[in-house]
Amino acid sequence: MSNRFQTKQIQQLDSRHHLHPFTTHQSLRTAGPRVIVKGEGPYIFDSEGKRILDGMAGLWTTNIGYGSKELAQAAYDQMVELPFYNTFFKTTHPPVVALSRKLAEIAPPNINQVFYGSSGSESNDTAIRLIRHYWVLKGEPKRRIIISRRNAYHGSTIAAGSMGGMPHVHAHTYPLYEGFRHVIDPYWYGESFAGETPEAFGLRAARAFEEEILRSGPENVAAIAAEPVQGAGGVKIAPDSYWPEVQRIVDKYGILLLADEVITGFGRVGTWFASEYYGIRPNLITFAKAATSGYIALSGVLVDDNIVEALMAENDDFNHGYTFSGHPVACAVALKNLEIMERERLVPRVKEKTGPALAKLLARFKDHPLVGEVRSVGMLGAIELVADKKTRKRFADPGRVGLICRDHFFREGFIMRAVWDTMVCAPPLIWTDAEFEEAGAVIQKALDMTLSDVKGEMAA
Ligand code: PXG
Repeated sequence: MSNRFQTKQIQQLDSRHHLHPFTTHQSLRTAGPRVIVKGEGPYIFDSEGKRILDGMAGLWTTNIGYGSKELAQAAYDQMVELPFYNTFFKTTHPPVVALSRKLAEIAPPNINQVFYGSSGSESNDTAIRLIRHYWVLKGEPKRRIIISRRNAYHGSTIAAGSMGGMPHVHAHTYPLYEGFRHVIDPYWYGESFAGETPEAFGLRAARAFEEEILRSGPENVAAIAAEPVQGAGGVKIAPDSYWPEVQRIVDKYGILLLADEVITGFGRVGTWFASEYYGIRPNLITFAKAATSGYIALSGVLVDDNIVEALMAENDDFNHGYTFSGHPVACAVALKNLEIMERERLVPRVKEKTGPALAKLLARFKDHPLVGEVRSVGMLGAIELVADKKTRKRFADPGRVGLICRDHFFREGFIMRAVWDTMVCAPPLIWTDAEFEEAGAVIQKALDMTLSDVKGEMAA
């Protein structure tokens, strides 16, 4: 699978028959996609045999790394035993029960039930429907508005895409699904006023929710929805003052809090869920991605006892579900994945070892002429590329320099993702000193190469 003819052939067939997600189709067809053929531990390999250190865990996903035979075996065993059965019509099966019990164990104490899907988008749609249905059951059907944040990514279905706050996603959603409002995201580096401290900015950003509640009428507001750390938006880590203030506002108005932990769940920041890390008490937590370390599609909504009680009191159908809700093979793989994470102590390791190591690695580059800010929490990190460190002035044509840098990374055998001109990473949780060292050498080289490409555009 590793000679040029085969690579070319794969690329041609791909161009002819495969429409990629979030892609400029014309330019992809000109350049041809990278062909990835194998993964092993922290590395992926392309069809030319090139070994690449994956600083993005696939796409915020492969927390235990690639090539786990144990997960493959768990899938095989379950496929042989019971490859599929639905969970509609008064039916269940052992893997979905075992996984649900495990998730209830690692979720916050007031959360004991799970509703399954196969993608983060689906689970956010489920959460939206649950939130609105909950308020109907409570006799307050006017509460339909869900307040989210600008630049949030909650998925690509019509409802989740509307709840998200990305203008380019909204642009392809005709019309937006009704009932969402968006307020400022807690992005101190990009959004604070000159001289505003992170603490003051965090409070201001949190209070934007309260302003929106008052503007919309508190009697119309159902919930606040947010990622504990905004991932695809650029690894935006809220100042310490932010989350306690958001929780205060949620409590004051008696609304629900939906934490979208599709990226932050399963140990990414050093606790099973980032809600625990930030001390927030969500009523619903959506998850996907790393639940199975990406080996198979599985997602879900963790639902608190209060919402479940309302559903129980109704004694009627909640008319929502997916064929693959609680898919037995996906559940068996997730269960084994969580077992491996526990056995290898991957979550406490983020807190004690890998998280601090990532912070230390990024700190090495904060004085680089191209770098405006580095930030990280657990195994989520970001490097802001700017034309002028002092004034935080960006390069013209946002995203251009990020792509230049990303291509240097790739050529040097390392993957980081460019969110406009912010380089972000989310390595698998298995990194050891060797991987941090390898990444450090590549980052230095790629930043230097990018600097030499854009030197003429830098502030004097
Ligand atoms: N919520 C969050 C916080 C996400 O990051 C979703 C929901 C949707 O999940 P699904 O499984 O439907 O994709 C996501 C997905 C990127 C990128 O470029 C990020 C995601 C998906 C695709 C690309 O960073 N996150």
